[in-house]
Amino acid sequence: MKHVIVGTAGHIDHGKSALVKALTGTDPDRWEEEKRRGITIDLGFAHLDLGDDLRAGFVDVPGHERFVKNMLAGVGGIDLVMLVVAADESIKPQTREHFDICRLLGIRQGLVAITKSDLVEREILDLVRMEVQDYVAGSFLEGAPMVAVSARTGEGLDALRAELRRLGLEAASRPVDLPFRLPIDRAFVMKGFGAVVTGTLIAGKIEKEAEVEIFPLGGCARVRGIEVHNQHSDCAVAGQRTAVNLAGVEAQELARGMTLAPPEYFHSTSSLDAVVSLLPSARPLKMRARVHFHCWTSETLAEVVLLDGKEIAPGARAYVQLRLAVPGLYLPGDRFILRQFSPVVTIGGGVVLENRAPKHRLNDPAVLRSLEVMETGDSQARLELLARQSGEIDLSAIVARTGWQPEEVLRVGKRLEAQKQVVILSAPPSVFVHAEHFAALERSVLAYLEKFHAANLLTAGLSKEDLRGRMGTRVAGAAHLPSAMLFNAVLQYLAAEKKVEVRGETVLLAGRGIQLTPEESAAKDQISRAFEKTGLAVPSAREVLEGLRIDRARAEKLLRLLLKEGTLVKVTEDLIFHASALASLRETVAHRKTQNNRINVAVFKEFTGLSRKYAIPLLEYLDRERVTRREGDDRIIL
Ligand SMILES: Nc1nc2c(ncn2[C@@H]2O[C@H](COP(=O)(O)OP(=O)(O)O)[C@@H](O)[C@H]2O)c(=O)[nH]1
Ligand SMILES: [Mg+2]
Repeated sequence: MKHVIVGTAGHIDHGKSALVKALTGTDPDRWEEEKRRGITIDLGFAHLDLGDDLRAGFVDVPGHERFVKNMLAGVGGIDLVMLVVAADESIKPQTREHFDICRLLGIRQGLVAITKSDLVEREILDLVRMEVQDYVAGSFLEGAPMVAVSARTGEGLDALRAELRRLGLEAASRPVDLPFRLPIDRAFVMKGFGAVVTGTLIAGKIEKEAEVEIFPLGGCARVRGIEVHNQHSDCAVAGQRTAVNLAGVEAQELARGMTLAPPEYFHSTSSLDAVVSLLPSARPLKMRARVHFHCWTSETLAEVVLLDGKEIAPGARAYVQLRLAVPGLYLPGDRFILRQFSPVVTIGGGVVLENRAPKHRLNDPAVLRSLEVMETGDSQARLELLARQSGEIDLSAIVARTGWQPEEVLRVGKRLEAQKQVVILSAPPSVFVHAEHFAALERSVLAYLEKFHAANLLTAGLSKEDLRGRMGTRVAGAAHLPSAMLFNAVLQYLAAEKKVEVRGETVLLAGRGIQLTPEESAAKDQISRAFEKTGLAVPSAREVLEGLRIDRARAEKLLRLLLKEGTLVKVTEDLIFHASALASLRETVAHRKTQNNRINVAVFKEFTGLSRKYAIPLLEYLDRERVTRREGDDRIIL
């Protein structure tokens, strides 16, 4: 069954709540005070089946100008608007304000209900129709159905239901294959159940027993139960009115404006880049103006930093940075409304483009160009930009900044990789590296090694970690070193291209470092083999060197070279081992652990077959390497 959310809009007393009740049988005015005063103060909810394949959830909003902020908390999740205009009053101020809000929020579909048709003559009704037609001309409601109805006599209700059904079936479904987001519009305690929150699920799918993170509160809770339109359900999907019973959080901690989302995907943010459109009726918006920011069900004060120019003229649009007083979960593409600080009237709205916005230089063409890509670019262009801005960025960071599913990020990333615009390093989580960043690192590595070899003629090369430490770049104003994963990938690539050589932990330019004569090279192999074949019962270094046919000074140099390369390892001043012998010792010890993780010198000697001369220094070496830990006379294998 398809679900759509229909929101009412229109001036106070125009019959919005009465119409919802006439259509659904449910009075959306829930509060005693609302019933007594006969006005809607807060959001009301009802639902109606329009055939067996379509269910409409109604969000009834208050029309009073003092409660526009409550209206804003409800209108964010709607698919269709039902603009209500009373036949005896026609268009009034909140008709305009609500309709402006719908347009600014990018609502794409809806209809007009001319209510209280029983109160006026036919000619008046036709006049109101014409006025409304003129008013909506050029907007998303131009040409939309316009139905005259009376909640009192029931006239027109069938026609209205038929139009709602037609539009409901046409309406685009909300995205189910995104991480879920449930902006909370009510939070309360239900006796015997604990905390319950309600809202319109705007994306994804939420399941019973799921863990949810609560933004901006922080912390997680468990979904103990779900209701969709007052019926128990195992899951709720995007577009449904949803109530969630939460375990692990107190109802008092929860409030309208918070958002539930899957754990560990997103971050709360208080700095957004956005594009803002100002209503023609608004005053010019000045640099650092304070405004009320409304997005989904949340509301906070915000400061508007104009990124382009000194003010936004009425009716104009511009790129801005919004600094929010209260952080929240916002994603690119989210629509919001801005209201003037005082007096509080709606002045404009816009779209979030970036939710991890650093401070920008003002009037910077590069910043404005990036924002244009964020606004108008396709997913590929946006991912390319994100990679370019970050240099390297991992999958989870991309999800947090886009709201896309990881599979979608990878899919778009693969296309960019095929076009050689990014390099994807895949050890989970995948890391996306912009191709230009990768190429710049290659150049830096080669340039640094060139300088290094020129200054250090008698050195074999540079250690990997030292070299990585020299590869700092500035990303968004802060110094960043490439991750070890990226750096190794660059070295691997350069090695495959035969531009560098990587020997153990040492890096050198191909064909550089110490140049050995054929004789020296043979002697080096001989030394290495001498240590290798004796395993752990190594000869003394002196014995090995004396057996060579080259002079002592050069032999010592070759030994130092092998140590530097990591082929040989010095365990004490007198004891040098081949790296492979130490590696198999580690394996032997690890294997021993499967029987008993506690050993002493005697046991160690027994299972390695080594004499005390070797056993003690090797055990101390293993302690230093944190393979073992000394405890009195024993050692614990870690
Ligand atoms: N005659 C007549 N009165 C109506 C009709 N619909 C609503 N009303 C009355 O108009 C007043 C305001 O209605 P309400 O639904 O609360 O308006 P809202 O503020 O837009 O929600 C109430 O007294 C209703 O009884 C209608 O179709 N015909
Ligand atoms: Mg009402």
